[in-house]
Amino acid sequence: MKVTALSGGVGGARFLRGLVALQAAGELDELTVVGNVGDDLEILGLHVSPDLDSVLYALAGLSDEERGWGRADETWNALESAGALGGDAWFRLGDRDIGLHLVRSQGLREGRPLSAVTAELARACGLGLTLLPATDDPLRTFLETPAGTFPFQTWFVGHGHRDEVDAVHYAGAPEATPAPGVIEAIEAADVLVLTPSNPYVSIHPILAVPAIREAVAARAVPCVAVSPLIGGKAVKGPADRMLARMAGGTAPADVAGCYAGLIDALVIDEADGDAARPDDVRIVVTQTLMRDDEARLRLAAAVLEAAGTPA
Ligand code: FO1
Repeated sequence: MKVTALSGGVGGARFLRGLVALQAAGELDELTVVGNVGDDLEILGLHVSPDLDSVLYALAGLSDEERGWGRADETWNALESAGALGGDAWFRLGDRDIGLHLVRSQGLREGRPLSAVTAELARACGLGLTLLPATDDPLRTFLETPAGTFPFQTWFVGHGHRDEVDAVHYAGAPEATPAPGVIEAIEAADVLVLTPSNPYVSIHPILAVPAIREAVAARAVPCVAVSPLIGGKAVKGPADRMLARMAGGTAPADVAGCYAGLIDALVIDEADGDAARPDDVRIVVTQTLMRDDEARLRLAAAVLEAAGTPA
């Protein structure tokens, strides 16, 4: 079985560990991950792709479990030094993490596309899956708030995502073309998965690439999304506030509404079992909190089962 997953950073990466465990157990043959690049940024002369890196680090067993982003056993000497010299220190790049950004930035400066550099990094990290950025073209997420319009990381990290969001834009998306292999992976998949990530800032930037949205909309196979909410609340981050304000609620019906015409089933937590459901999307109820490896494996298995269950 071939699975292609569209994924954001922290929540998505945690979930992907379950799919990788299923792959190791022989339950699926090929896994391709299409990652969000809308929250990429250039800082201190480095190109940082936080969501691709969250996937890389999580699947290579290098991630900091508690922080959710960046590497374990991290130190911050380079950042402290840069800050003391007047450089940007608001976006925390650890010493080990910087090593990766140096390699990526050099590759990009030499003219290689992000997809090629990402493939090299995934290989170097020993990943047994294909990790593709949604696009090699510049695509950046901007948040429109009552306090102004901000690039993703300025709003998320710089302002601690305190400003409510009225609208989200994906600059560059209309002209962006999918990275090599993305459409092929969507068309060759037996199951498409939208990981438990924030719809607006993790999955929508991927779907904002017109050819990707068209390929998912034209699918001949099941597409299963996993809700990032538990009891109408985000495990971490602003997804619940964004849904409440922009979709009008945090029930499964509201989450499914973010993916209108693009999903066949939505996996939700037991805590949301009684909340409003969509009419046109099958609901599968299970435990979605990914506390440990076993929970991740169970959730990944539930997603594949949801794909196989007739409507
Ligand atoms: N998140 C933070 O809340 N504060 C940071 O300083 C920060 C730095 C950072 C550096 C590298 C990286 O790969 C991720 C980093 N993140 C940080 C996480 C990141 O902003 C978000 O989790 C994702 O962009 C959202 O998926």
